[in-house]
Amino acid sequence: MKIAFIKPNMISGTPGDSMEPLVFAILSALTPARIERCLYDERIQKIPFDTPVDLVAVTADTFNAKRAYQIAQAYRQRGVPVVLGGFHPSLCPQEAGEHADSIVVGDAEDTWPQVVADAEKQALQKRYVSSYGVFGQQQPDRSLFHDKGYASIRLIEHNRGCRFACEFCSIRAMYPGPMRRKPLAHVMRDIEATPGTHLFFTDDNFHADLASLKAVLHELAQRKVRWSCQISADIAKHPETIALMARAGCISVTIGFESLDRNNLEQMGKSWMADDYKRIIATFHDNGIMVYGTFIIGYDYDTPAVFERTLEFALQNRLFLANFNPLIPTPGTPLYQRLQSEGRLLFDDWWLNDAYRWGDCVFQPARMSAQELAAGCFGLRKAFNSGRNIIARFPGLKFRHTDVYKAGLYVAANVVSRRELHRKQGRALGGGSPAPESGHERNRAAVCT
Ligand code: B12
Ligand code: SF4
Repeated sequence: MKIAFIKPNMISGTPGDSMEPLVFAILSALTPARIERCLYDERIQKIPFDTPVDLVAVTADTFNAKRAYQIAQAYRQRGVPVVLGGFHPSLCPQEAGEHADSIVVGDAEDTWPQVVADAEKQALQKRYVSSYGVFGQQQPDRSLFHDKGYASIRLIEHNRGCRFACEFCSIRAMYPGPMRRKPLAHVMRDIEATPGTHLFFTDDNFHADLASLKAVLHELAQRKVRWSCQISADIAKHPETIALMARAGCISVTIGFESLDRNNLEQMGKSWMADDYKRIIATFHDNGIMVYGTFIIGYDYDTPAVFERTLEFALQNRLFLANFNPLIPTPGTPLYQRLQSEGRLLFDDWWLNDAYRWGDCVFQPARMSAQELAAGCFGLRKAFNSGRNIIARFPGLKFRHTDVYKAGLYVAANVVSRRELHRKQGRALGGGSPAPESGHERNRAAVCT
């Protein structure tokens, strides 16, 4: 039997921020050795639909779900069974089930071995539901990523889930139970297998609890690695831990600041964030750690004044990178349910709707029009990422011994971010292939047959 693992492209063209799709290293590790497997990552290669395979496994989030369904249809028309998994099929199982032979809800660790066994018997079930009971036992098998030319950032999993429950967030919708942690020895084994690269922890909140955070920092410090993570801002209550992070090789942190307005934070269930953001950022900068801030614009207390105020804040605090996303209700979240019950959704299923374009606002904001919100966010993104402001933000960091590395990362990440912002804005979802056939692309396709 031969399985094709597929990562769909969200928007046509070649994204500059593609990283290895870790899920397939996990699925590959869970697949018996006798089974042949290959990876088609549509962000960097065309899918060779006519190359024979016996089973197709597609990963989908909400933003690439439309393309995942198109891919599923193309294979099913050729008589090849398709399994869909990931955030979107888990949060919208009924919809996803209409586009596939089978779907997996939740984790692969306890479901995928059964999917493969059933596929071998040609007896796939319609739905496999994870018990969320098995996590982090296998070493991911990254052999599928060789020769794909991914960015040298390596994704490492340490925990799953989050201790908070923000209204808009897909993480709590996907993993409603307590956070789960991979055994520390397994995390370190994975890191040791990936020397010389920048590590990005996929954890949505690296700060599960202080004791486990300190334990992982202690191990990282001994390995002299460079890494980035996403972390909740309450870590700033423990400046000694931030110093420990720096000593353990932390280069940058991503923090969801979301809003500068306390009422908004309250409404999104994030009032625990209401703190002095300036001080939080300064604590990281004092330790030489760059801060990537993410903001959500369009909660009910935002007026058109939010754009100028947020830009000023992001520039004054010299953020390394920033995201200014118009609030997007993703299915399965409490936010989606609230806006739907208030009759404020402009499209019920924006992720499938041909009228939706990247950057659009899909609901009726309380204190501005949907068009104002979309245009304001784009303007904010453009201003923050302008050449002048990239330079203006640069000197704010108190670089230390790894200055050159951080400076290089700062420039590279800002260039990619600026390019991606212009590439995606206003484009329809349901991407398809990367940019027109190039020799580069043909070579990649050839690697995987
Ligand atoms: C790293 C990351 C990125 C990287 C890219 C990663 C890459 N591979 O190229 C960057 C920063 C570029 C990025 C971009 C975006 N991302 Co992102 N990203 C992540 C993050 C933090 C980690 C992903 C990861 O590797 N996880 C670990 C793997 C193992 O988990 P997993 O993929 O879910 O797979 C498990 C199960 O879901 C299941 N599974 C998954 N697929 C399949 C398929 C089959 C067949 C089976 C059986 C099982 C299965 O098995 C796995 C093991 O149990 C996640 C959050 C998270 N915790 O996952 C967000 C996340 C996936 N991203 C998200 C979003 C919104 C985006 C963006 C749209 C953001 C934006 N506004 O621009 C973009 C574009 C996404 C796109 N479609 O192109 C959302 C998706 C929400 C949703 N409802 O769909 C998430 C969940 C973050 C969040 N807090 O909401 N992202
Ligand atoms: S803190 Fe972040 S990851 Fe956790 S629920 Fe809130 S938005 Fe989601």
